[in-house]
Amino acid sequence: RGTTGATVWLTGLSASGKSTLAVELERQLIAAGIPAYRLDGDNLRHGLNADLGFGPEDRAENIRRVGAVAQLMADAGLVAVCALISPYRQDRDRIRRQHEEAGIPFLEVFVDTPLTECEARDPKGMYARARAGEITGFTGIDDPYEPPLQPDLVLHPHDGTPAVQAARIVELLRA
Ligand code: GGZ
Repeated sequence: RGTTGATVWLTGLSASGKSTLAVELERQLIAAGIPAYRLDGDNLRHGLNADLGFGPEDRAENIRRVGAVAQLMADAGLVAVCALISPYRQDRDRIRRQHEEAGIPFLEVFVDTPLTECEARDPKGMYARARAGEITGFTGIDDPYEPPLQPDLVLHPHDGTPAVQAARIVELLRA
């Protein structure tokens, strides 16, 4: 087993900035000579998780699969950078527990961008469609987001650029 492996789990609302931060974190890790690989919920739903929707059971299965893949990658010595809404506490806590049981470091990072700001960004117009009732079960609108109770790090949108925020995660990983 490699000694550098770990999982970084970014959780937060749609349009909170998880994907941007994940790209930047992966870039910084690789630049520092630390092998890293990004697992983005939105992308994986086109492949590995193409059979899953957004009901609670499908979200749980989505998170279970990505958590298991991340754990394998971390076991192989990579830093797995996961970016999923992962709205339910129970699903995230299960991933953490499984990493702990395997002795693999796990960092839960709460990308705590308020709903009002995510909705103002609305890069794909999904919040507008959810408000209009064209999408149902949308996280933050008519499906819950359960914030982490004991995250390893909380990031707010005005805490700094994605580069600054990613550097904070790199520091935590080094520690
Ligand atoms: C939340 C949804 C939904 C519903 C489609 N609820 O921000 P995006 O648009 O580009 O990425 C979101 C993505 C969420 O996938 P995850 O795998 O991260 O979700 S979860 O962890 O909850 O399984 C969003 C889009 O899919 N999307 N419908 N109903 N987000």
